[in-house]
Amino acid sequence: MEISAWAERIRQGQKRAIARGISFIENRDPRREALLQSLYPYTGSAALIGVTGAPGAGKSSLVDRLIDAIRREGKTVGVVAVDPSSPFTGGALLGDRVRMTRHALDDGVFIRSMGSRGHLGGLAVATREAAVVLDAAGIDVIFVETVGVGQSEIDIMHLVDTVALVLPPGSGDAVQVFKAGIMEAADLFIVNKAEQPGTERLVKDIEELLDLSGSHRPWRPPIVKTSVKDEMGTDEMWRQLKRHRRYLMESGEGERRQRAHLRREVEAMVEEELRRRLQGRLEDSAIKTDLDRLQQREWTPQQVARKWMAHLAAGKGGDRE
Ligand SMILES: Nc1nc2c(ncn2[C@@H]2O[C@H](COP(=O)(O)OP(=O)(O)OP(=O)(O)O)[C@@H](O)[C@H]2O)c(=O)[nH]1
Ligand SMILES: [Mg+2]
Repeated sequence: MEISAWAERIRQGQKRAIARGISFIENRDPRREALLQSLYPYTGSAALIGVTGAPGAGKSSLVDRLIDAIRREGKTVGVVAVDPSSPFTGGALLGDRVRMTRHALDDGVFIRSMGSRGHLGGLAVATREAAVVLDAAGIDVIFVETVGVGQSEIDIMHLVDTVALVLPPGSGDAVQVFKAGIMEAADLFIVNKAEQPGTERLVKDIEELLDLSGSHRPWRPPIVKTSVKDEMGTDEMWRQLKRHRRYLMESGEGERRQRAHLRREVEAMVEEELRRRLQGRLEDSAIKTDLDRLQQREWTPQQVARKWMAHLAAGKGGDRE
């Protein structure tokens, strides 16, 4: 199919065209670049919401409920569930980890799970590109669900407008979560499974940590107690997500954040390309020789870096695809 005709189908929100677009992204198909280019002008209006937290915290269950609230408002929803620990999913519509199958027949809901393939930086790029496809398709709200609170999640969270961090009570010391670096990224704290003991304790811990670290910030992240089991709190979660979006738009913070994200996105691409070229340009034997020099303390890492940079600069670029 012609790229332009295909892009048009995506823009009309046709599910099969969208799914195929995301498959191209996952497979790193060379044609994806032309597709993304024709879609890009039509993006920028979707609300991008990251939902992160430890495995089993209830992220998918919460998103499943939020979909109800959003659909009641007549808006469309996309979900990209990213799991860095699982192998490439091959475009499987839903893994076991995505508890949203009941929405599968709704034309206003598009759900996709993405596993890792290659390195994690690539996964963040692929997630971003999948969001571009959904955004161009006119989807109003796009959730990016990521498992865990490691570096790969932090990378992925730099792609979204709003970050909701889901914590179940009794998940250990909340302070540890904050130390993991996701604290600065969280715009909303969701204490899920709030029907369980330990909820008030966790809320209090989060409040105290917010008092310590964030009192000067213009947006104080709200703490929302939810229980998917007892059908409690998810409407409030959606209300707070909308409140944060309004804050982003009215304060100018949204624009600032988007620019920072775009810059990071471009920089990540440049870094990846440089690494690829470097690998293409340096012989394995040359790398071995340089590493020997370092280990023998004959050269410094700076000297080697300068040599490698000189190799890059000497090339015309793109010589090894
Ligand atoms: N008791 C209780 N269980 C819940 C609640 N929310 C979700 N669960 C259960 O917790 C388990 C994990 O829920 P998921 O929604 O799959 O959690 P997740 O964070 O998406 O999990 P991963 O994607 O595997 O990281 C499921 O068995 C849910 O039924 C809740 O509010 N209370
Ligand atoms: Mg999940």
